[in-house]
Amino acid sequence: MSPLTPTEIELRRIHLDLVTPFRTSFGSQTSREILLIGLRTSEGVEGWGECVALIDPVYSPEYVDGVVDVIDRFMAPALFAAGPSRAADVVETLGHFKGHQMAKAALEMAFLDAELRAAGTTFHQRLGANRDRVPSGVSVGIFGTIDELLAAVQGYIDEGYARIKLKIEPGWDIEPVRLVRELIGPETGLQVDANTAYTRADIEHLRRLDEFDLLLIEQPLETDDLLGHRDLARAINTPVCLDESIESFTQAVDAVEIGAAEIINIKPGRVGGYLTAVRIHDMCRAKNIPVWCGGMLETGIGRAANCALASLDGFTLPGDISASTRFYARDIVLEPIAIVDGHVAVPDAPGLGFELDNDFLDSITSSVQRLSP
Ligand code: NPG
Repeated sequence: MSPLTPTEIELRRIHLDLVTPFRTSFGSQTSREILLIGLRTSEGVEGWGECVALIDPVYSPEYVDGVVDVIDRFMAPALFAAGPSRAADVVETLGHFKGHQMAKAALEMAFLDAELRAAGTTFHQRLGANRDRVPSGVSVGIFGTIDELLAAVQGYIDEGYARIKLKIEPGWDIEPVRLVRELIGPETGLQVDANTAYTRADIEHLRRLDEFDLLLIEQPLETDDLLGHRDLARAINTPVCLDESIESFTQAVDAVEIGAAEIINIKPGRVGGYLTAVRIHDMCRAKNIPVWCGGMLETGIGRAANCALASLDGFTLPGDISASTRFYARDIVLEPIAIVDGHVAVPDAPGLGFELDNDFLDSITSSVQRLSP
């Protein structure tokens, strides 16, 4: 890959309504305010990244206004000062800024898209991945009633999704899981995600999930409670999977080492970028830890990149890579991600694998800020 010299970093905020409210243990979302990063270079190349930060710091400490600030004041100046760079240099250039993984990931992503486009290469070629499609899982929120939940799950089964993930929280766990398992039968993959809603005092309660033959329970305890997850993993049969707790390669190594993570949900935004995500994948593969690709309600930009990432061999469980229509009536890319026979196709266009629908994008843009050296 040839290095590229950034001449402009565009911070574009867009607004997209969700087709249906999405409730998790940390809140209900009805729309997304998404930050996109456009990179332009003196070589005449353009690339795009998508930041997965939410508008509020309720999933992780990052939030959109904070990301904009840290990029504007610190990260963009550092990248301009660094001059010609490859995507693989971005982690190091930004390394002296602590944290802000989602901001870093979005910037690296824009470099990655730009350099892959410049080289006429697809992301999955660069990764050396073999699969041309990956199984698609869907994440199902918390509902007001069981009937609504079952109707939603049936709809996703009818669409062909390969596995179901249920959001759970205290008071919405054993019975919903029991009834969904009855509805979908023993063959369809089922897993649950608590988004940190439980404590160590709930270990006996969570053991009751063992009877439903779940693929995994995701992030039941607080982000920083690695030993609690280790104890839970020892106490229950359902494999314990970490999401929020893994914000870096080192944290992934440690969590696996101590037995706190029997499975890892790899979200590139949360760990500081796709290249770090690949390192975590490689480490897990060497240690026989299954991984799967998480989702953050991405548009077609992030979804395309996630499909390519998930085509690596170590992604042995279906990811949260659903069709664009799961969340959005209209995506910002010309070819929205679609589900066929329970799978999504790995993009085969140069770059991360999407083309923007510029007219639609402009119509949902709430602000554009252009940074230059
Ligand atoms: O398919 O994109 C998707 C959504 C998957 O449930 C999903 N994501 O906790 O993993 C999560 C959750 C999430 C979404 C978290 C948005 C934070 C923001």
